[in-house]
Amino acid sequence: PKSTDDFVYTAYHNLSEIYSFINMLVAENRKLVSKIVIGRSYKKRPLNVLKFSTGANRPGIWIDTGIHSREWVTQASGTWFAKKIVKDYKRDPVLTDILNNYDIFLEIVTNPDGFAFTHSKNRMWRKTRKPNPGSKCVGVDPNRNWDAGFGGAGSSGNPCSETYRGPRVNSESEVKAIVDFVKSHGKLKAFVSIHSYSQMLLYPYGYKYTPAKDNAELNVLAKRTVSALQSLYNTRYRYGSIINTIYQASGGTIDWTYNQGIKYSYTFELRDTGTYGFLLPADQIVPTAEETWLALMTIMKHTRKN
Ligand code: ING
Ligand code: ZN
Repeated sequence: PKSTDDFVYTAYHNLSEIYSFINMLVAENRKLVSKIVIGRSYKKRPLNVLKFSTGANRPGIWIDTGIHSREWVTQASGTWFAKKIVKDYKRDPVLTDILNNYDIFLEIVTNPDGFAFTHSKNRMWRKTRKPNPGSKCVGVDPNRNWDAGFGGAGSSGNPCSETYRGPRVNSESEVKAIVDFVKSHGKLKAFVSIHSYSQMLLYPYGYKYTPAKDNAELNVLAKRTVSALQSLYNTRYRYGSIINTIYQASGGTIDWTYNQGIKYSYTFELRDTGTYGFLLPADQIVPTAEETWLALMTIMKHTRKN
């Protein structure tokens, strides 16, 4: 494609295609969009974040997709969200109001080494691609590597496990780059980390049963958010805290961001509930992205009001 207008949103794309999409989107929308490289992956690939901004010193909303590389509908949806934002700014009054007051940060390929590997060698690869000294097994689960209950139940110390936590907190450069960004930004108000599959909207905590201080508000907002999502194609989502809704998981992204003071910390598990799982047919990409966008707008609107 020569522009983001003829990018094929109804198909899955590889890493170089998504990187060139990012560059095209920036080139076409210089006033609204810029690319920030927040770090490098283990294999030195850039960790690209799209910044949508209409003014200086704004609070921010973070969205990431693809931290688990095999969850292809998430990177595909992230690409669709990016185009949706540039199309709707100055057209949709609600998004325009959000962008006139908040910056939106979008990391589409949060685990580029894993993503490249899902295209070249193993479609079902989840983790990073950093070797583990003393083991033949490669990679760390980047959703068990954060400094929130690190090492507890719901993660593994075995490098061959899909939920291997890594040798230490933030050992993965893909995780550390986001940690440094969140800390240096200092005023992110919402943090949404997007996975698949299961059709769930989850909030802290995953590492402990103690309800989050904001449990009541997070629950009410989750209920409204899944209802907005369902309104488009009747896709049904469950919602609740991670530990009570999916399973115990320690060292997860949004438990850390919540403990950093980012109240609206959520994780989505997009389509489906297991019929196709990670191998979601490409004809479901755009419907998934469209319904998820309604959900994201609900969270962003609430963030804007609060
Ligand atoms: N599910 C998530 C996982 O990493 C999760 C569930 C979400 C755990 C948020 C912790 C925090 O296991 C998938 N599909 O990756
Ligand atoms: Zn995942």
